[in-house]
Amino acid sequence: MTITLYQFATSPFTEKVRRALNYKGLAFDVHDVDRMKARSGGYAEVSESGKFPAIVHDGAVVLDSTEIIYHLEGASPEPALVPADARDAALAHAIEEWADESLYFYEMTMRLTWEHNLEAALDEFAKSLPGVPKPQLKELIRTATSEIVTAQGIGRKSRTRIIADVTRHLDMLENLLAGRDWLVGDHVSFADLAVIGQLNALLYAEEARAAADGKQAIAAWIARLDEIAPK
Ligand SMILES: N[C@@H](CCC(=O)N[C@@H](CS)C(=O)NCC(=O)O)C(=O)O
Repeated sequence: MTITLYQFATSPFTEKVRRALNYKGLAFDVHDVDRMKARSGGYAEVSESGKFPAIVHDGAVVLDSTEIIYHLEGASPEPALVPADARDAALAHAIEEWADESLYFYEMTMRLTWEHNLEAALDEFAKSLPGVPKPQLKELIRTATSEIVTAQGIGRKSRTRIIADVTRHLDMLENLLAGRDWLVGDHVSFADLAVIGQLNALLYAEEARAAADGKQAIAAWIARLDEIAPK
């Protein structure tokens, strides 16, 4: 089995996929995507949308982290990431959507449009924009991300409101994990991988780190995941 992962290294969706591959013990090569090339259709054969991650598995292209997880589950069912119980699978699906479609926009806003946080993420982003000088890079990322989060809506909230929202999200995550090892049922699932990807991106923001401080169930869960499904 030959798998190549096309990725933006800093993407929470990519982290989800890397953890899934590692959990399943599948070897893979990594291709770091150049954002400029992707924008001009340079990876059309791998990603028709220009979004990543995508994998090429024995010549077959699979695009989108969710599709990739289900594909890997079909190709290599054990150890499983999709819960066997139908209700648990539905719950994992709902939690993944919470991570991908809600937490994602908070991490984009706080990590990539709040200048003091963007500074810390800049070196890693530079990898996907080779040759762009740092000050220009910062402006490019901030402007492009602002457009997205403003259109989506979270970018139009006040910073105070955003921090309050994230604090609530993290309180709820702590509640979900209290007294249990995993988000759904008794086993790790793709829900855990989706949430930790977004959480790690969010924790670039000092305000999110402050909100997570002292949350012991979350800290223990991160350590468990890093052990069995490293990024
Ligand atoms: N639903 C997709 C989302 C992937 C996604 O939004 N990736 C971002 C990076 S975090 C991307 O490729 N952005 C480039 C663009 O929109 O042009 C998945 O789960 O893979």
